Amino acid sequence: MIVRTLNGTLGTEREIDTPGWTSRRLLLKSENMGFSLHDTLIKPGAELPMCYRNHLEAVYCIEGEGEVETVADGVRHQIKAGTVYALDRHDEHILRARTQMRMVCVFNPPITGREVHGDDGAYPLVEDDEAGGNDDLRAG
Ligand code: 9YT
Repeated sequence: MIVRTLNGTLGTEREIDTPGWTSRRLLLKSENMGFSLHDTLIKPGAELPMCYRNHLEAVYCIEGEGEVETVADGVRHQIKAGTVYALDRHDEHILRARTQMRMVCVFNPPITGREVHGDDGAYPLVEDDEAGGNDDLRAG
């Protein structure tokens, strides 16, 4: 059994801070669960265009308020604590935070923790043989 705490991720390589969000990675690919599990804080006022072409992601809001827009149809879905959205079609989307939002995120396949968002808003797929100290893939 694996037991982790949020506090145990803080200040480690599992805590990734960016201008729009801070993600605390509780479970990564290295845990061999087939998914990764993140406790992510979206900063108030953040507007984040994203499209995970290589991953499926479910995002469960447990604190705060905002909206997610699906770019294909322009529909804005309101989000508050208790709302989950699942990007089952690798949907291009824009997440907007009215307040700080706390999101529990699950990625399939799991991320390694070294990906950064590309210009297309996606994370690249990182294969095992690329793992290990590639600074190009570190947080930014
Ligand atoms: C909600 C969302 O996708 N935020 C971007 C960060 C991502 N959750 C991550 O890498 O933890």
